[in-house]
Amino acid sequence: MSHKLELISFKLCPFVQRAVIVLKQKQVDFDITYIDLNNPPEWFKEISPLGQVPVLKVGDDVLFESSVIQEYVDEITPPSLQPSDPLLKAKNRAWISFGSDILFAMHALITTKDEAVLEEKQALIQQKLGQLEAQHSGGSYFNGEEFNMIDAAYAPMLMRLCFVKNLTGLDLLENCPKLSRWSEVLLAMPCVQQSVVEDLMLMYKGMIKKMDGLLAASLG
Ligand SMILES: N[C@@H](CCC(=O)N[C@@H](CS)C(=O)NCC(=O)O)C(=O)O
Repeated sequence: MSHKLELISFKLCPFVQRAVIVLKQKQVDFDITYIDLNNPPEWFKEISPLGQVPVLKVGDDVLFESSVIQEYVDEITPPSLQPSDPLLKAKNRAWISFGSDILFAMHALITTKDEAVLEEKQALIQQKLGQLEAQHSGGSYFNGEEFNMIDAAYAPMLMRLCFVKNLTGLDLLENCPKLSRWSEVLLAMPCVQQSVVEDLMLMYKGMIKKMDGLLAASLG
């Protein structure tokens, strides 16, 4: 690798975390630069086409979109974390995208001030988790006994579901035994534990409090 990679991050962002997990699992030496998304610096606005993190700087080039960054890092550091079967790889990509929708619904769930929206988002998340449960292999990882890209992509969501349970008592995985076990396996992995700042759960709690939605009232 000719350039040291630089990842532009926001500490609370689950999409950045997806990229960090792959970088850590592949033992890539990279720099991480944190920005405040509420007050982004000028240089960030210039390089980020969507004004979003993650952004990966590769020399003078810039990559955006977490799944693209994950795949680029994977491709330059063989062996690949993707399944070799093209059909399974394509299915995994589709389910990774499905997971992004769950993350957006979770953000709405923890911030909304509207009771009807809260109920709607909770039902939506549980429905989507049920669909995911039906796709899961039932093994330690999504596809079986091998850690793949899809596991790296879902770990940030599983971590936040665990935060929500610990902080508010709301267990969105209660009817999903395969996902619950998957969560335990992934959250114990060093590449996942080292992918976030140490006090992320407290920061997450602080964000729920600050947004002052309905779920803030359930915080311990
Ligand atoms: N599809 C993007 C989503 C990234 C995303 O939503 N990032 C959020 C932070 S978690 C962001 O930068 N939000 C700022 C904005 O949208 O203005 C990806 O997978 O990278």
